[in-house]
Amino acid sequence: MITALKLTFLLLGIGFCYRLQHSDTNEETRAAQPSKYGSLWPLPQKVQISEVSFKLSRASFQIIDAEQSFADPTCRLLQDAYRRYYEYIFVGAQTHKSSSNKRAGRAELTELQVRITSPDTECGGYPEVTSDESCLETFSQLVYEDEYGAKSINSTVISDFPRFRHRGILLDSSRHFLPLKVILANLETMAMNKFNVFHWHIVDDQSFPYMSQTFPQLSKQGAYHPYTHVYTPTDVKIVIEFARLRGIRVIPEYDTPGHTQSWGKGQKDLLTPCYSGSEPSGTFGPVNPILNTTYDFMKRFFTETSSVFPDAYIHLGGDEVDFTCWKSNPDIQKFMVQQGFGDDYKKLESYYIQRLLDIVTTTKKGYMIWQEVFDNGLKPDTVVHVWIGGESNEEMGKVTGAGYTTILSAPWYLDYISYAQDWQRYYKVEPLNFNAQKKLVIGGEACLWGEYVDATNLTPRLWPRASAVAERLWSAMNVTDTTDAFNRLSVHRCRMVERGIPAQPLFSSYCPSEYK
Ligand code: CP6
Repeated sequence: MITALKLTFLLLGIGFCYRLQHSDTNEETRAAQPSKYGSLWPLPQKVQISEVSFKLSRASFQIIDAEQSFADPTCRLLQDAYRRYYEYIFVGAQTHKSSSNKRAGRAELTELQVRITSPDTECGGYPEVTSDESCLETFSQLVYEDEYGAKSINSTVISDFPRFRHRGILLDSSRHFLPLKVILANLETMAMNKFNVFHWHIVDDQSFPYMSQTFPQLSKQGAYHPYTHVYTPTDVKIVIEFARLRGIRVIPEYDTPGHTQSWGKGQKDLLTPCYSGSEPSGTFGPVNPILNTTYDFMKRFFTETSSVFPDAYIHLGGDEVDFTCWKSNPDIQKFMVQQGFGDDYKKLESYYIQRLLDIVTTTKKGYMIWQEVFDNGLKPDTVVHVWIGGESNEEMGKVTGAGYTTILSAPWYLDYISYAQDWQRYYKVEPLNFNAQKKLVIGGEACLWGEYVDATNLTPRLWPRASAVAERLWSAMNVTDTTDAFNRLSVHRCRMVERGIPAQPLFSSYCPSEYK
């Protein structure tokens, strides 16, 4: 007999995530699970997986809006997610297997009902830092294949919500151009790991692939190739929409004044001419902070980006400014005297940053900046991004002590690689392990800087190493058992592979799907 089960699934309710309710069945099945938490990753706040299992079949299972749901039935965000997760639930499923008949008496789960619990959930809106989190991924992670190859799920009660609300990945499309499909594949994988911020380090010294409508010459001159290695306005829209459908915010970074060599190729007088003695040397340094034309340019440029990127925040960089070129330039020296800055080029840097922040404020965006910038007069809602200081972090104390919202990246530079299981090092970081105002730490980001990474190696280098950061930012503080993490992460990694993501192995092992 087939029992139709009602599964109430609170997609946008923080707290109680869902409950698989079952009617009485006399057949109980023990599932072979390496961890008592199955292959859930990141681990929810509370999980109870019972031993009662049900089968799912491609032909009869469906994901639908619950009757009491506030969802608009035409909501594309939900309908797309239902379709995507239906496919993930049955990924690699055997269409026919005579042996599965042996357990034909087992009850079948035929419906997953998704209930939107808030009447003012906007289907067409963009995710925000306060957005609620989706649990479809969690449901799909509960589905496993039993020993006969039949898709199965156990009766389970889960309560789930993230520990930190900013959980990001930084990708760098300047050192190497990243084709659109690589970016999209990683957004997809971010959703599998419940990351919710794509920090797009879109341009830098080496190339300027962002095609600006106001200043098209920036990418024409500054990209590695003016047509193939650029993100057109349509490409950018595709990235933003693909991310939106997965609950991911897109925060672009335009890192000035120190990471802008490629901007100089298409924008005359933007960069400071460096001098060798009394003559210009022909090389250029950071953005020229003493010309009004610089600020006119910034005003027009950031006005454009503020309408292209819908997120409430923009990342303005500000890290690693080298003063050598500024020091060599006689016009800058004169300006220093006029302003009373003496020999303190930090004051000149602050002068530039302050004017830039004032410009960006007029575009109604909040901003994120790297930690070097934080002692400037920042708006109180500024997010300071801590990248220096390794794992025991005094810097976090200083920044939150000054009252700023902070995100942590210092221990999570995934561009550094080494022999052995370095995911464990990322996993063992405790983001609140410093003397500071803990409520100001809103999360962190794993950074994959692009010097040694392009389309050929990005995805396996990032996954599953970034998954360790995902669990640290999502799960409860006391989820620190690396043996249990290894057991779940090994299966999670195989699941990513099965879903078409070439995630690298953790250690000597095999994935069951390799035999199919
Ligand atoms: N590019 C930019 C980088 C880095 C930063 N900004 C960086 C610096 C040191 C290390 C790794 C990356 N490549 N624009 C610093 C935030 Cl170790």
